[in-house]
Amino acid sequence: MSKRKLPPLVVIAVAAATGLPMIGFASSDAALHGAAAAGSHLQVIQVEYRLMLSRGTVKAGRVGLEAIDRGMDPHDLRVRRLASRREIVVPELMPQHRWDGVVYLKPGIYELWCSLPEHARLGMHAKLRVVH
Ligand SMILES: [Cu+2]
Repeated sequence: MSKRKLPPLVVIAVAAATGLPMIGFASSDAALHGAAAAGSHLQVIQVEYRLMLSRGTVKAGRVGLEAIDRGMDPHDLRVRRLASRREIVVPELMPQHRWDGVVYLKPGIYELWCSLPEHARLGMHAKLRVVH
């Protein structure tokens, strides 16, 4: 489930192939995005030091997740539903690389962050809302 747009980017992996549990994840800055429609696909752009989500709200269930490192340093991505200890782990990406996967998210608020030292503190974190 990879080849789509961004030809120079490299598809690193698919969630199903990493052994990760197929969990749902999502996060929501719904408030920030107003009435933006919830979708079933989420793109996360990683740069120093921000995470830019293609939407603040996604629909619960199967969600296509695409992480792209558009920065100059490596970054990874963690996704966790608030109050949950279970994390979805997107492996560390090198600049201009991409990871494509499918995750299953339950309704709720999720947080996303880069777990490299200091990156979240410097701004690489975001919230996502998952709705029915
Ligand atoms: Cu980072």
